[in-house]
Amino acid sequence: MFEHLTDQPADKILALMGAYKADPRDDKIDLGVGVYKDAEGRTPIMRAVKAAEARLLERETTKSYTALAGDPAFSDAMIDLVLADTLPRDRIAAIATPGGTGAVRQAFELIGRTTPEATIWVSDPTWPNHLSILKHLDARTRSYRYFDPASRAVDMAGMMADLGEAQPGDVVLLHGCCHNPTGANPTAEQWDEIVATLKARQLVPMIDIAYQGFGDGLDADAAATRLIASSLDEVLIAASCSKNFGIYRERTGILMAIARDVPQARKAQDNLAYLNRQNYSFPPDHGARVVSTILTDPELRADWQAELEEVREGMLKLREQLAAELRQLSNSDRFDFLAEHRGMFSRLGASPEQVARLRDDHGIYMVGDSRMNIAGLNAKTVPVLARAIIAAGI
Ligand code: PLP
Ligand code: TYF
Repeated sequence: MFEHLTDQPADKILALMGAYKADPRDDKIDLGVGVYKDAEGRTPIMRAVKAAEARLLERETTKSYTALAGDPAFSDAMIDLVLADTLPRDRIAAIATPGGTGAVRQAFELIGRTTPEATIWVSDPTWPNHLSILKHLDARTRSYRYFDPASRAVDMAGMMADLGEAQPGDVVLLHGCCHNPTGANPTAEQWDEIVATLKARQLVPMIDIAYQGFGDGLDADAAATRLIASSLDEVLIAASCSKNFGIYRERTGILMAIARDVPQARKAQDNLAYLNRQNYSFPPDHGARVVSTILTDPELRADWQAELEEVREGMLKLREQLAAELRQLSNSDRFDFLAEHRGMFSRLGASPEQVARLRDDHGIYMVGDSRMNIAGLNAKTVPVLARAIIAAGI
C-alpha cells in the first residue's frame, strides 16, 4: 500500500534546525525555530514549572483518564489568563488540545463542520502550519495583505481593502499578539478599526495567541483578544502554553469557542468534546495540570510572571541593542522597526540570496523569508549580526 504515497514537503523551519546542527562552525548563530533561548543559548525549564511538577509528583494519586474536554480546572485557569472577566464563563466552550497547533486544527475542523462554505482568511504571511493544515483539510482559504515590506509595519490599508471582499460568515484568522513571522502588530487604534470591519461585515474572528507575555506583558498582549471577545457574538480562540510556560514538548493548548448565548455554548462544548474524541480521545494532561497548578497558586503564579517578565524584557533589550547597532553602522534609521516589532520574531526584509549569504558567509541561520528569532541572540552576538547584515548588503 505504501507505494501509493507521495513525498511530502518538509517543514522549512524544522529543516533549518537540521542544517544548523550539521554546521561545524563554532561561532554559528541560530535564529531559526521559534524556541526561547537565554543568553547562554539554553531553553530552561521555568522555576514555577519545576515546582509545579515536583508538587504533582508528590501529590498526584492517579493517572486515570480525565474528561474528553480535558481537566475543567485547566480550562477555567486559561480562560481567566486570556480573557480575564471579559464575558460570562457560560458563553465559553473550551477543550484542552495537544499544543496550540491542536487547537488550531480543532478550530478549523469545527468551522468545516458548521460552515463548510465559509472562506478562512489568513494574513499574508502567516505561520506556515496554518496554511499547511488548511490545505490538508481542503478548506476554502484566501489571504489578506498584512505586512508592508517598505515600513515593515502592518499594511492596514491593504488589509482593510482585502477584508472588504469577505462575505458574512467568513472566518478571519488573526494573531492575537506577536505576529509570526513578521513581528509587526496592529496598534490599538488599528485593532479598533479591525473590530469595526469584523462587525460591519459579519465576519467570525479566529484568534491564534501563541505568545501571550512575550510582547508588551500578559494583559497588554491579551488586550486585542479581549476587545474582540467583548465586541463580537462568536469568536474562536486557539491559545498555546508552549512558549509562555516553556513546556513545548508537553503539548499544551486550549481551544475556546465563544458563543452568542448559553444554549449555543453548550452545543459548541458538545461538538468540541466530540472532535477531541474523534481525533485522540483525551487530550494530554501533564502540561495542562502544570499550568493550572501554577495559575491557581498565588506564589507559583507570581514567580512564573516574574520569570516571564525577565524573558520578555531580555528580548526587548536585544531588539533595542540591535536597532541601535544598525542605526550606527548604516548611518540611517531604516532598521528602527526592529525595536517596534514585538515577540520572538522580526522579518528583516532580506532577499533569499541575502539570507543565504548570512548563512554561508557568517554562519547565521534564519528562515528563508528572513524571519529571525530575536531570542537566538545575546549581547555579544548582536554586533556580529549587525555587521553581517550590513556586509550582506541588506
Ligand atoms: N500558532 C503560532 C502562530 C505559533 O507560532 C505556534 C508555534 O509555536 C503555535 C500556534 C503552536 O505551537 P504549539 O503547538 O507548539 O503550542
Ligand atoms: O514558528 C515557529 O518557529 C514555532 C515553532 O512545525 C514551530 O511556531 C515551527 C514549526 C512547526 C511547529 C512549531
